[in-house]
Amino acid sequence: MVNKFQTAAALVGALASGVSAHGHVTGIVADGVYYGGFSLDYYYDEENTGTFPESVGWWAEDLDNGYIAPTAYNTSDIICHLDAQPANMTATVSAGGSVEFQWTAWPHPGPVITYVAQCASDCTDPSLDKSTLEWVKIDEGGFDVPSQTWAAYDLIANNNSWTVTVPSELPTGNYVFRHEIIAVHGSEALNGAQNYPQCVNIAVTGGGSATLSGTLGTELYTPTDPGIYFNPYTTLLNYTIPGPALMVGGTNQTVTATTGAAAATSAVASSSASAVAVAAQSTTAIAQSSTAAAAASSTAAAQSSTVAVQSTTVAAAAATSSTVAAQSTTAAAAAATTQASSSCNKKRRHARDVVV
Ligand SMILES: [Cu+2]
Repeated sequence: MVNKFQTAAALVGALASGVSAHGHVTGIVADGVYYGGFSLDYYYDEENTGTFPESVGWWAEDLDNGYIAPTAYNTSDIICHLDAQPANMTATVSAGGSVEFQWTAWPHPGPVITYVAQCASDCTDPSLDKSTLEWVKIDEGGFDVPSQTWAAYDLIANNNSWTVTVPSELPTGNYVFRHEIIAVHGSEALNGAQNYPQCVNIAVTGGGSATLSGTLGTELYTPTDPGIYFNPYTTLLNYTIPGPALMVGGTNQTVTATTGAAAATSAVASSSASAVAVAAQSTTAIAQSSTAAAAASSTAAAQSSTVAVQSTTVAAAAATSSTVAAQSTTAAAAAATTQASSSCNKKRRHARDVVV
């Protein structure tokens, strides 16, 4: 079976031969409709012809397909990438709907995080001051301790894409969605992390009544945040996803098992005597928790492909045939595929040569 790390290793091999590194979002699918993102070629289109195509992706001058370093966390470049300017087009999504972000072939480990910021009027307004945008985290994926797997590897396994559910509580309005991978393969060094923020304009319709409390882009991170500056080359017992707290109604999808036709079994246990256990069988199992990180035990459960999850409060799991397996707003949930059984060796197979 090809696993995620082997996939990643293959990508690294390709990169080592001189293929352009890093990555960016090439397009999105919002409620089933595809919209092209910003292309690096648009920079040259603008230089040569004075115009460039419309896209929902913000203009950015990351001509090396590169990243923003922690040394720039207090500059406007962290907001929507280098010298970013508002996109000239806007996609539409319904509250409760989905947005899929499609990346170029992605090579690095790290968390995947998505924020939204509401625009005072139209997010395509060239005079929009991005430094005033207040970002609310609506989705995050970090590090799954039981399988020692990064969200970015789930993204890779999912054809280099990441799907975000727009919280139904999010008010109707014009938003900039700031979708980001933070590559952590260099995070053992101060300022070694790499942020890849990608902004797109999306109008949210049919929204709810959440009161949004956002954070300015220049205040999202510091170079010494525990999820930014740490040693990724050891067995991690926990990982703190960088940035402000997830909004109520947001999604934590740290655990995402996505391989092949493997049947996933999720066992959820509660320490409060009344254990609730729902087994989920799914080809794509996603465990979600709005407020708590999944706590896991390495204790093998009866079945070889099962990861046991322990919670101090209450846990519940719901299963569908092919997508969401477990969901809990108060406690923890986790799901795993048969990959979990081989997780012990994954870390060691993650070679340092992913440094690009
Ligand atoms: Cu890179």
